[in-house]
Amino acid sequence: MATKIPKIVPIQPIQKPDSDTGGTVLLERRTQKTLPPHMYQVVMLNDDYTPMEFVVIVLQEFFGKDLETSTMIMLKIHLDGKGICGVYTRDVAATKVDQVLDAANKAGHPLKCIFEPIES
Ligand code: TYC
Repeated sequence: MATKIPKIVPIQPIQKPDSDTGGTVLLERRTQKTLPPHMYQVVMLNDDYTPMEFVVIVLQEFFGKDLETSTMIMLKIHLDGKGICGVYTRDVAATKVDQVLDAANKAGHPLKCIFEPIES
């Protein structure tokens, strides 16, 4: 998906033409609005080989979940095929995916993890 770069409107007074203001010069200030960043969910996918314990450790290590929450998320993925590990800005979500895939590769597990924009 292409990254949307928010348009930056410089703060500058705009001068209305004299004809609009009856000869009086009117200065209006435009306030710059900063849009909140788009958020992305990191989604982990089920497979038949990655040990449940490994997934639970990954959820604790990289997503800051406690043991109980990690176990619940892992079981949800196991039963439904996928599950949300967390919601982050784009760069943070990409880093989490890299960390998970790197740890899985090093341990020899086929665990897959993606990130996707949240629908709004
Ligand atoms: N299905 C795996 C098993 O039975 C466990 C598992 C859960 C794997 C979640 C991946 O994202 C996953 N060992």
